[in-house]
Amino acid sequence: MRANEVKSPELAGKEVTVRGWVHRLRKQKENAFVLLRDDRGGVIQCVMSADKAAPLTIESSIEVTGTVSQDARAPEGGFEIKCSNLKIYNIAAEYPIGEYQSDELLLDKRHLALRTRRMIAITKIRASVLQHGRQWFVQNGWMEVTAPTIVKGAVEGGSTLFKLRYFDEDAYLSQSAQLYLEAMIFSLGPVWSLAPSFRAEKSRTVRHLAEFSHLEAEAPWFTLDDILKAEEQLVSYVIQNTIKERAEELAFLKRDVTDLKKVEPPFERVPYGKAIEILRARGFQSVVHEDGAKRAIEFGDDLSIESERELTKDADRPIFVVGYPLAVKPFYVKEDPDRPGLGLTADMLAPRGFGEITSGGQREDDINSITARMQKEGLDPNAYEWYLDLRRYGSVPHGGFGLGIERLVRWITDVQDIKDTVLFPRTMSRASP
Ligand code: AMO
Repeated sequence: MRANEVKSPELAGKEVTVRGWVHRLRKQKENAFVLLRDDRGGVIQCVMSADKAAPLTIESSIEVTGTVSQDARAPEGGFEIKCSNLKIYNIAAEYPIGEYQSDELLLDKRHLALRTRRMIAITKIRASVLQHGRQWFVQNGWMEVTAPTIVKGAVEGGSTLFKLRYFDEDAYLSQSAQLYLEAMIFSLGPVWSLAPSFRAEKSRTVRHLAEFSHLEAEAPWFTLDDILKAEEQLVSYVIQNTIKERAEELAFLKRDVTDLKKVEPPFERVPYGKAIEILRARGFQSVVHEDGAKRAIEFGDDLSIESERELTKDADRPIFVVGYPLAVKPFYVKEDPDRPGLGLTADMLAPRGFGEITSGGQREDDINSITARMQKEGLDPNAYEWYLDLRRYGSVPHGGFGLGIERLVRWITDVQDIKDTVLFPRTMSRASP
């Protein structure tokens, strides 16, 4: 039986057996109070004689058999087990993680720290996000596909590529499945994939990982408007279902879900130019030099983490910033025929300063335009031969998007550091444990 199943008035007075680990331990003269954590992170207090509990240490693995007792004083739900039999599987060595630990130690010992109730709560919320994300695509008739993670070309720019030795040649870890999903829409229609993407991010920020879970989608004949509708429906569906399913975990994390309940389509569309005007009116500056030199933000600048924070800090629902300049976006973004120089592209920014969680738009479908854009960005079109075939043989208007699961989980859980949204984070300074 699991801890939460024991907490039922019908079981009062009955005998149960629960297996798990010693989460907390309070030894008194005659009795000991063991807070047992089961294998799904549920906890229940077990009361036993001090003699029985004598060998126990934190994280020892045990099986407790005893009678269920309903007692309002018992922590975590008012039920406890009066232990008649204790089976010990393993007496744990002195546990390195106590109640107050540095963030660094918790990362060094992540293989153990994932037993903390905070990590368990976040991970359960993440599981719901993944499940409902998948479910939305399946319910709406998109087909799940998988793309390779070992690739030959850059998607999102060369500076964040991880290079690897692939037999006798060089290859890279995939930054995005996008180009492969684009190949699939010609015979499979709307497709989606969930896979790790890799970015050699040199910056240490609370929203960048070197490996993240990327939920990506691509569909033929989709306009920018179709893409944004799919994105806002997906994100709303995931959030509404997750906050229902994980109310207990969100409460444990002290996450006030008032704002999250309001996340329903449509999300506001803010043209890029208007976003720049808002930021200028607030005296916002852009960093224009590596040494940190700044000037007033101008039309044409990319939106930094700080500017996204500024734009969304008072918002209670996500917004789309629509129509970024081509110059700050990759080669595949389609130019807006009505606004030369701007792309048919949008980023979804989460409210309360959380910032970008998706990026998407229409793809350039003309062979000459996309080749010219590659050349302008210093990319060798020969390296993208197979991708260019997609523009040679039956090219159609199409588009898609990518959503960072960890970014979404960070916003839903309101944890500050993205490293806490994944069990084994990969960053510039960490590839272990
Ligand atoms: P982009 O590079 O903006 O676009 O990535 C899409 C989404 O992935 C997430 N993301 C990250 N999450 C954690 N750590 C990182 N280092 C990181 N980098 C990106 C973000 C981001 O919004 N192919 C395009 C998308 C498209 O147009 O379809 C792409 O990859 O949530």
